[in-house]
Amino acid sequence: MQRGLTDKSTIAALATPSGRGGIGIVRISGPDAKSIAKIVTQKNLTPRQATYCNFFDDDHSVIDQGISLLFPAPHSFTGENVLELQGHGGPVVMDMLLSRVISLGARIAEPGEFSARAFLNDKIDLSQAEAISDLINSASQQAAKGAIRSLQGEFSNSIEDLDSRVVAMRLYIEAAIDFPEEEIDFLSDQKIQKSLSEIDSSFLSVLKSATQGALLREGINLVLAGRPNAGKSSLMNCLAGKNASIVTAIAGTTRDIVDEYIHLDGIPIRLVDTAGIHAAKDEVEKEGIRRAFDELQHTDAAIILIDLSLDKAWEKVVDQLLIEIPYNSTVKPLIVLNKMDLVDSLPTEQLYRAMPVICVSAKKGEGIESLKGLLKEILAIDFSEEGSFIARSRHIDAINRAYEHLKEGRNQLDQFQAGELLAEELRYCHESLCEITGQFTSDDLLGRIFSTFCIGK
Ligand SMILES: Nc1nc2c(ncn2[C@@H]2O[C@H](COP(=O)(O)OP(=O)(O)O)[C@@H](O)[C@H]2O)c(=O)[nH]1
Ligand SMILES: [Mg+2]
Repeated sequence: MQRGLTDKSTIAALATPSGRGGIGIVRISGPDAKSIAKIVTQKNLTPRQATYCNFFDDDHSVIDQGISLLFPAPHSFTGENVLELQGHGGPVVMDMLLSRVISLGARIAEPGEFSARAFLNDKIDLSQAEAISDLINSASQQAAKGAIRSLQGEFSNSIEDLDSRVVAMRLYIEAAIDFPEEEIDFLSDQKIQKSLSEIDSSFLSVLKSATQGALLREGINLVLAGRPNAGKSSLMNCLAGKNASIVTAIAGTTRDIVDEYIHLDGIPIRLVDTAGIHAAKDEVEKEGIRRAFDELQHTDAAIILIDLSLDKAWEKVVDQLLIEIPYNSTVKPLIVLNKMDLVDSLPTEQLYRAMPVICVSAKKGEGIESLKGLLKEILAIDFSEEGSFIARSRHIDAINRAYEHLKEGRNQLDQFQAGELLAEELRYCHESLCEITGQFTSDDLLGRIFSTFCIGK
């Protein structure tokens, strides 16, 4: 989207994947789409009606034959005149057809440019445009279902519903501020408190759904950490169901980061195997441990893996590891005691220092299903309920910022009876929410969002 958002020239792109296929579609959008239709097909196309015809080159030879569809503005995906030429999906034919269209005044579309135009012409809002890209890129059925719900406006509706209550509240307060003699009574009125606390709980519920939606799209990082030979690579392979990481009895086998994706109830999880944490002398191993720490700083969750056969006093090893691992309070830790097949009696603790504890044997595959269940629990993966939509971390940020303004506004009211400051905070709150649907979004951000789309979308 380097051309900016104001360029209205006619754009064209291959809308189907390049390569060989039964059908290939060239899509054209913009003011010249109608005249291009007429020249290429040599027919007057009836709007929105499939017309079987030839596609002509400028020397009147036939490039291909197929279906033409013309959607005059504003009743099209982009809101502009849109033409679809559906021919045979071969790379050479499609290339010739696209070149013909370009010679008639269109230019090649940039990634996401069709969707960007749909957004700019108010056909879809920003979160719906993002949902199109998420639907195309979805890595699981759950993600695809969530994306289609967002595309159909479920996410935008819940944000707009919340926003309209914030705005109504602000207008109510501002109206009262205009009549100062009544202001104090009005501000101590329980009605405002009640509405604010209702808005507060709606925020929490939207935030919960959006966080789940972001997990659905972006997945969860889960790092395996522990001493050398605890069985991290074995556990990684066991969870991934393949030999992704090298397993040997030699300490210090894993030196670099090895990652692998698995799905838990449709949620993508990036499993990260790391080098064993100890006082390494070897330079390569030291670098491996540094990388492990780096992953641990940025992960969502971490498994602290202990070799139970070696360390009966496993609590001490956990304590020691927690001292060595750089602390990050947002990381959810869980303790996994491995090699349960080698010990006679198992610890019965379910929690240690508020961290869940579970026994497994990575080698024998024992306890792995329970471990998966526990992971789902602590990562709050719950997609049994219908109606989750896809969301992005950009959305979570905006909701969080909006929520902070709401809380600050309530604080101003409770502490200082400051109606004006409450109204001001509600205005910021509204602006943050509007970033999600794109009403208040900088061109720069829009450019960044659409440039990650594929061409032809
Ligand atoms: N008996 C038994 N051996 C295991 C288990 N998990 C791993 N091992 C063995 O422990 C050694 C180290 O395993 P590895 O996965 O490479 O550990 P890492 O250094 O933490 O990655 C290997 O010989 C594995 O076969 C287990 O659950 N039971
Ligand atoms: Mg290893």
